Amino acid sequence: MSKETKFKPSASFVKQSAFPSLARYKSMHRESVKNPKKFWDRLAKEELDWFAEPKKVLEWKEPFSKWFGGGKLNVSFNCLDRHLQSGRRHKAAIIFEGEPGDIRVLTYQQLHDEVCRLANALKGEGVKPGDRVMIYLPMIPEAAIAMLACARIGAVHSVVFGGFSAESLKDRILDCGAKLVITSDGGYRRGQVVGLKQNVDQAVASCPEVRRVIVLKRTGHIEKLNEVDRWWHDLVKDQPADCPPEKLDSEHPLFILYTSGSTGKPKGILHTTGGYLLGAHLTTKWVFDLKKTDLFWCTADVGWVTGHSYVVYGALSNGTTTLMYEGAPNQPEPDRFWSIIERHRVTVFYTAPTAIRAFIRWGDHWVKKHDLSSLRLLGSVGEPINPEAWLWYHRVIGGGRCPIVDTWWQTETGSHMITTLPGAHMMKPGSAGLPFFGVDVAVVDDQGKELKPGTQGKLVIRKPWPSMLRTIHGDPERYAKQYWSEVPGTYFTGDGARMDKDGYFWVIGRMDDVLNVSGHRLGTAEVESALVTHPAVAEAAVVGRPDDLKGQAVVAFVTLKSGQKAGSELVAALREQVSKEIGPIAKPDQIRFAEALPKTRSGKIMRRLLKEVAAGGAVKGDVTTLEDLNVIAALQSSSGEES
Ligand code: 7RM
Repeated sequence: MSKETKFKPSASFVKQSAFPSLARYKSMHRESVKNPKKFWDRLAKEELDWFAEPKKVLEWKEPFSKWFGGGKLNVSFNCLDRHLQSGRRHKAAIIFEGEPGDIRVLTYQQLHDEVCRLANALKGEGVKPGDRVMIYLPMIPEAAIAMLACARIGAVHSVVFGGFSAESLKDRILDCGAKLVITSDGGYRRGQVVGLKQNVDQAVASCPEVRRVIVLKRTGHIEKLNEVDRWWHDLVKDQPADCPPEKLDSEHPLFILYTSGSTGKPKGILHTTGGYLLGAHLTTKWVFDLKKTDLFWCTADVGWVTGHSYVVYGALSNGTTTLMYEGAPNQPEPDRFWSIIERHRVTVFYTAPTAIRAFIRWGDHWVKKHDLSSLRLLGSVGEPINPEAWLWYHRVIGGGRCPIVDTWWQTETGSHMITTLPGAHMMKPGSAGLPFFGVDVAVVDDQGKELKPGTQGKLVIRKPWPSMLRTIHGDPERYAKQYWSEVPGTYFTGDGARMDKDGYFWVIGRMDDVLNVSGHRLGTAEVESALVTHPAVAEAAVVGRPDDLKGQAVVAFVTLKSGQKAGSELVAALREQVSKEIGPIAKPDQIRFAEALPKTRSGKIMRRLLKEVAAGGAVKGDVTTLEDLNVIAALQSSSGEES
């Protein structure tokens, strides 16, 4: 389809929206990047509740920023207490639906009380401001409660997605030096119990610093606890429903969230209090054009940044009602999401392109069974959305009536960076749209020179913004090198993009060795190191292959130690190895055995060639730097074991 197809939000949507005109957006955006300090100072004071007002908006010593110096606040106060006085006290904060069909509603008052009880229990366990707490829970209200309880007492949470393995959990516990882990006996997924507790037991066995594991009872299949374990319900039972929020510096760390990079193990992205909250709050409010009457459903797991910023912090800070669903989209049938939207009258729905492509495959009849007329706005996040999926989403889910916001951002950016504002902007299917306020993005060449519209290059951000990551936990040099050295003076996103003549950004995808599999970030280096831990493997190279459903599929090229035999048994063992080391989401879709890997004279694996081989195409372009040209021929004739 033509890239210039544009969609206009309907007149009735525009009329009720906070930003009803392009002119208004343009002047405000211009002002926000011309004078960011003035812009952010005003909004920080207007939108957040401070115990002490900030004095210094920004202290910038590239690449390190401090926002709202002198300001004191508490994220949980902003997400809870301030609503108790504002008429939202008895409004639903969280509507939860478990996979088995159990429904729970927590009002702001009830959520406040639960958070305070757990916060007091954490204090009772000796947790102090700045201490790290791991959270390894299913998508249940207690995940949000645990995050907010940490925020309340100034503890730094690190949520680990329940789909990650015991090994990954252990690495993260050790890297951030946590002494306490919050988990559950399990959760429900695809009609099965997912045993989170076993993974925690295994991880904690190699983490001597962990002195307490708090276990929430969800599935009820564990009877006996270990010595370090305590039941959540026992610990909170006698705690008061009131816990004064710590008055924290604006730069007090709020959370560490691990994400994959192009090298080594996942890095702990550090976000702090004031700036992060302002970014999450404002983007939720304006990008989703929130109304008092909205029921907001972001389908991301809290183990990802999207769950942090949009299921929990941004939604609750705005006093909106956030919906949490525990399970799989096709349990018991492929219409689970549509039945949830109909049952609860969801108004704003935010999901990922990979999910949308699965829905398309499952068929429109599952959607048609349900009344989705409550929806008024749709969102997409996680990877570029192909125009076909965009059009289907717009027509079949949105009934042609709901604008779509395609939000480009990263774990590192904390909140949306590029998106349409739904009442102000035309939509172009496949383009994320225009920069959010205060965001100065550009497409540049390797020297940092801005490229002409239509030319593809590196996507960079040229000014600090409040919700930016502050550092990589424990590794400020890596932070500086990874993000601020590629293009001098700017933050390099790792993405390639082009801007069109209307200033719309078209994100192509990662330029580095990071894969995007079903909207999940995965480093090729991580998967490779998981593969070489298997005794049969000599060397491994992992690349992405375009995939209609997942965006990218994981293809591994493997050479074996002498005497080892390739075959379907080894394929199964290697996939299992990756699942054990990282988690099921990282399992290679295809493993191909090769005699040798193509390398440059300096010994670097030539991924470009492997990508072409993986995609099934002929190897094109310059191959003169190949050490052994026969290697390519051998690779192309290797059959490959598909699973
Ligand atoms: C929110 C999230 C970040 C990477 C990013 C991109 C890709 C995310 C979009 C997108 C095109 C989008 N955080 N990405 N959103 N690409 N359009 N709307 O996904 O840290 O896990 O991943 O995801 O490549 O760099 S993340």
